[in-house]
Amino acid sequence: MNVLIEQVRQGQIRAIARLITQVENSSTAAEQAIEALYPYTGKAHVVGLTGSPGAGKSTVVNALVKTLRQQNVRVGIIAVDPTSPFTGGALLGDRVRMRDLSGDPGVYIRSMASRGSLGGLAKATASVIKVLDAAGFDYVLVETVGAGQAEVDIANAAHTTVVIEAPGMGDEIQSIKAGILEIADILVVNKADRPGADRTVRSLKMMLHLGPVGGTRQSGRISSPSTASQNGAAWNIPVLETVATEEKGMAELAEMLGKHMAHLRQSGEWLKREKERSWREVEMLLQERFMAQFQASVAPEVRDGLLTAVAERKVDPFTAVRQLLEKTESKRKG
Ligand SMILES: Nc1nc2c(ncn2[C@@H]2O[C@H](COP(=O)(O)OP(=O)(O)OP(=O)(O)O)[C@@H](O)[C@H]2O)c(=O)[nH]1
Ligand SMILES: [Mg+2]
Repeated sequence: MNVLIEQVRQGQIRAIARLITQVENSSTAAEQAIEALYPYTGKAHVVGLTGSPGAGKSTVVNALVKTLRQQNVRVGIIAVDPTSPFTGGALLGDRVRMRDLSGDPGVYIRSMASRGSLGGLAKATASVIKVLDAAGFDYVLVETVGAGQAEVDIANAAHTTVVIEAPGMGDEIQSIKAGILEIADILVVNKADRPGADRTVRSLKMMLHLGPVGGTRQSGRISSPSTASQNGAAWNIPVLETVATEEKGMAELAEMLGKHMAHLRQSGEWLKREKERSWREVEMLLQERFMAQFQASVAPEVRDGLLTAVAERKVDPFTAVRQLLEKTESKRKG
């Protein structure tokens, strides 16, 4: 394990791939790896890219990475696919769209398909981000399809969240889920070569201004304009236009990522986000441990009996919890 960790820290691609596979497949391996690597993390700029299916996320990532590589930074990419765990169709497509990047030693691409719950995927993604961070990648880009909880999880894991939309997906206001604007630090209207791009840009800008904060947001979350300007931490969410297939608008997007990073650092937002993220992570692990402890100490038939009693209105849920906790306690005490 130690040799592998050392190789990962040196940025050896094969070691990185091997460790990620171990981390994905075993929670014990993940725990050991993260323990060893954690002191070396915290340097990468983690960028989440999300948006409607087919908006051009993978194409944007591909073009953006080429631009970033000209600045000589190393980029790790995680393509998260929560929708098609079996077909692998999207993943294959990603490989095709990102094939320009293969063979570049400064780029590492990893596809992750969901196994089990979204919570599991979020946890696995968080671990893989740490591995890439410790391996010295300057940027870690995480692509996810905008689908409810998954995108919120990614926004939570990222320093900067880029929401990518495309014109011509029906009524713009309808197609853009309200939630997506709440997590965006940067909005991108891709496929600006398509008719209707101007309209999409206009309606996005309008939505930003109609929102409760007049287009000014702190840490990608809604806050009142007064508090945002009071501490000088205002960030005006930009709306950028790109044509990813022609690599247009990528320099601007790369620059905006840098500006957002600078904003996070100068405003103290960086540390604030890191603290919030750390707390969520520790909380999630605590919940897991408590549940595991509980499940280990109460026999399934006891749990089942109690739950049936609750369903049959013989015991109320509060009493059931109290009884279960008492059993867990007494088991722990010996
Ligand atoms: N005209 C035009 N087509 C684009 C542009 N960017 C991407 N496309 C095309 O749009 C299609 C979808 O692109 P992807 O990059 O796979 O989109 P995605 O958002 O990653 O898709 P999923 O991961 O499946 O949700 C592909 O056929 C791309 O070639 C663009 O700027 N203009
Ligand atoms: Mg994609």
